[in-house]
Amino acid sequence: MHAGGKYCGPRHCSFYIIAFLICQLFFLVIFIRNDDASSANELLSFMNESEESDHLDWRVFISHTPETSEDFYQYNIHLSNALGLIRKLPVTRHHSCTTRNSILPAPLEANVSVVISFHNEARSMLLRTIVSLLSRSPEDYLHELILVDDGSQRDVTLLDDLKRWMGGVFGSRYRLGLTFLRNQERMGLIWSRNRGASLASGRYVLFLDSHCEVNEGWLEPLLERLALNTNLAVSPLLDPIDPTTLSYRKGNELLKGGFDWSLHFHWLKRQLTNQESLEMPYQSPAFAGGVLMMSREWFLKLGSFNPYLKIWGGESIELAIKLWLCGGQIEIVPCSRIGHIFRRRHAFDFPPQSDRQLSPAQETYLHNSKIIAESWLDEYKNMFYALRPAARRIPLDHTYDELQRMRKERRCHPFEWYLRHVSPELRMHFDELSATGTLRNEDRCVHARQKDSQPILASCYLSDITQWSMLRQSGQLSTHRELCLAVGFGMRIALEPCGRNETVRRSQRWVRLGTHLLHAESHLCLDNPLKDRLEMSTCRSHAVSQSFQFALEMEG
Ligand code: UD2
Ligand code: MN
Repeated sequence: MHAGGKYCGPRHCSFYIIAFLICQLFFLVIFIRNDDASSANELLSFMNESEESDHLDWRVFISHTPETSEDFYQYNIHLSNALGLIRKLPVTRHHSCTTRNSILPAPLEANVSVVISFHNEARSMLLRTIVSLLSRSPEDYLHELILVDDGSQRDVTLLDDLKRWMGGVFGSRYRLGLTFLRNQERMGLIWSRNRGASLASGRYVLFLDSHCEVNEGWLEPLLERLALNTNLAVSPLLDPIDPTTLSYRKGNELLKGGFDWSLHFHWLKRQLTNQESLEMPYQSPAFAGGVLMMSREWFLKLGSFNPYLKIWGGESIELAIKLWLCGGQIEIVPCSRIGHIFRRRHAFDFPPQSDRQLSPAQETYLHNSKIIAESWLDEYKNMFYALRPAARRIPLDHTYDELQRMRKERRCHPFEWYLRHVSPELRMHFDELSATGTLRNEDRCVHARQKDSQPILASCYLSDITQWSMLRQSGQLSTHRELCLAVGFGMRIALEPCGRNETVRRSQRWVRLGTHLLHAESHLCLDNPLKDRLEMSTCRSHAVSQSFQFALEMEG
């Protein structure tokens, strides 16, 4: 061997060997990373091959969709039918998510049962949800799929057809367990998801809506987090799919899940600390909506979704509160992406309820919120009732003994702890207020309709009667729509967007003198002399027309 010649010396040799090994490693990584994609392709080509036989052709399956109005589904059903079973999705997660390898436990210790409850879902949409799941999840980790048809009305053969179709297409190729359930009567998604979870046998349970598309590599980052902490529950980051164009967009990593004192879900902004980057999992006061995954055992120990909640709404907020209070945690994992169609309106009716002042949807949601308030909010439930007075009239037909027992047994924290440690936003909102709720003068309440309009006096029992918040620091009197009561030119009372700076605020600042509301700038008092219209006039200490009471006064 001579130096610089064709043959390698020991140093050169080791260089070639290392280079060779690096290349091998590179191919190995490519191979592993492409494995998912090739199984998706395999699946697709197999499905295309099966077009030969009519009963396995997905186009035939979809063509039996009995209802094709967009109104019915609240999304573009024609486009959905035309899109096919699976499509390429944009990579919406951070590039570092794609290049790093997840450290996963063995499949047997980390397999997942997916529960999907659906009511009146279009065949093509449901199928795309399922096929995206099957083709973009590592096979060994996907244990079973539990589908619950929650009493769909028009397409009564959907479940049977699906069973036949999936049995034919996937039967021999996948070890996946398949369970098909149908509620003869509509039971609502909360009941149905609980039923699915009670039959599941995987280590983890994932709840998914029936109009989702999971994106490449969605499962591994979730499994990796759950393996580190048995009491953790996770949400993927939801990428919005437009209901009209079905275009798939990137979800926002700077948002976390939360709720307000009316127990309505809200996205909350978060700030990255110096140690954090966009793609890192982050803690969240509530889930990113209802798509969540956690240990099945832990879910059952916590009493599942509260079984008294009806039909739709609030179940993931209830689960979030009890998780945090009873020793769990919630994280949103941005490296895991799932697309979801955010519809503009409900695509289904709510069963008729008893209160004629509320729509069935409003009453159902309020009923569920009242259960959450009564179960978990302790003395803070007064805050909820102040903002949602109609909830007082909703009857609840169960006791809280079982839940109280669970709270005691698991040594769950009081709600105060949640405010202190989990949701500073909610606490801040509470600490900021000196009074809140309806603003009453005699038997009428001040009602704000829209920006630039005059507030009016209306029945205190209107379902959407305005809830006011008197802010301690700024003296602003704001509605839940962030409009503030202001006195402008010519002593005219109006609603303006709440100002943040001093000059704007001056016209919006009020001082409370007993039950009087004194406008700081003009030194005049809010008055209702004619019982139907607000005016500003000179303060008179005993004038009933100048006495305004909030539903809830805060202490201190
Ligand atoms: C949001 C959540 C959902 C759930 C719900 C409140 C996301 C992405 N979705 O739903 O998971 O937490 O709020 O409860 O955050 N369904 C039934 N039976 C019914 C009504 C609905 O099975 O009686 C199904 C429906 O087909 C869908 C799922 O439940 O698959 C959620 O309903 P949705 O998609 O209409 O409501 P959405 O997205 O606002
Ligand atoms: Mn949905």
